[in-house]
Amino acid sequence: MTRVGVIGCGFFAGNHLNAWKQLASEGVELVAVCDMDASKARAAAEAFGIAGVYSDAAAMLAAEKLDLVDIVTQVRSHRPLVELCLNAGVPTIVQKPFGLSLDDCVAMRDLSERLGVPLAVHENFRFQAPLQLAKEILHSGEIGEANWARINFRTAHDIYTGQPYLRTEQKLVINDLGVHVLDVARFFLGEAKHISAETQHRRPDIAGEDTATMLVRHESGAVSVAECTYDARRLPDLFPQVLLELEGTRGSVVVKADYEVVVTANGAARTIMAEPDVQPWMRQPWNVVQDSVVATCAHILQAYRAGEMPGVSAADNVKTIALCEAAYEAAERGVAVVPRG
Ligand code: NAD
Ligand code: 89V
Repeated sequence: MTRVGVIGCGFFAGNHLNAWKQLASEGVELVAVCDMDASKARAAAEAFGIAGVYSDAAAMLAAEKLDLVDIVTQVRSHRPLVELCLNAGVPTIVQKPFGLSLDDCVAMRDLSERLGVPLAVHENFRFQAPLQLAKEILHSGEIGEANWARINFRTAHDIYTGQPYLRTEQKLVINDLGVHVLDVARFFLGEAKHISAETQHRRPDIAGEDTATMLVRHESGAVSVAECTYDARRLPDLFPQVLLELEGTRGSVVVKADYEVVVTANGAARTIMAEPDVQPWMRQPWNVVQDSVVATCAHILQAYRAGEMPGVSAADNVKTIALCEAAYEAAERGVAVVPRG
């Protein structure tokens, strides 16, 4: 049995609580929730039948015997909460973006390694069902060595009602969405050598940049174009699907709208549908993300139990954050930038 405590019971936490509840079949027990807004903690505890209810994370850690803590709060609270959990010796997961700065992320990773207490980032987009299928196909060798990709997340879905804090972020789309698309670029093509970027501030009622077009040269020589925007007025609006074009030395994989995956190899093309799982608690259009939340939690849980590093370890995600930081610098200076670290 793995006893899980969740910190943060706001907009996105319902997906984590449902995911952990779904993983009860894998031996997960949700034993405690915490939110500094006590009414949110109580509401989550009632909705999910959780016995431990806290408004202070330190009190939760002192009172409960937890095997895993899942932090689902906004980025400014990540470092203090991660440090609290790691110092209490509890394996921890923290939502994206990992930290407020690359230095903060490196500090959290280093603390985890020094204490020998595992830390992972809930980077879920690479776990979207069609992207997992694309990775399996790449891994099989069928399309040869990957040498080019376009990763695309373009929407005008109203994200600001559910997440009003995004309206006032001075650095918006790279930190909020760039982390996902650049992580997908790394997932398929490996580490980045350098990145260039153009940002646009298209919606005047939003404080930060809401569009980024990024170009990455990977260490392997491969090239990727990573695009994200919250201001693409297109119908149908595919939120929150990630589209992918991946070319290799012998073929290609294209993830199209609505989970259609076209594989070209040996001069022939075939289409595979990679629909996400649908559970009663999931809701359109979020279901592909909700399914990826379950897959992310399951992946990290399995790695922690096996004493292994998850694919989305703190050490891995530091590289995505370094790339985001480099993208902001590239956009500001109008040059290609080598990510730090
Ligand atoms: P939110 O503000 O709605 O909820 C966060 C909750 O955490 C609030 O209820 C707040 O009271 C609580 N909180 C803050 N500091 C705390 C502390 N020190 N101790 C206890 N509780 C505390 O935010 P949200 O929209 O749910 O986003 C949370 C995180 O999830 C963000 O980092 C966001 O980027 C991320 N997110 C990820 C995805 C994804 O697909 N991966 C989607 C949406 C949001
Ligand atoms: O995935 C996210 O991090 C969310 C959303 C899908 C709205 O962009 O912020």
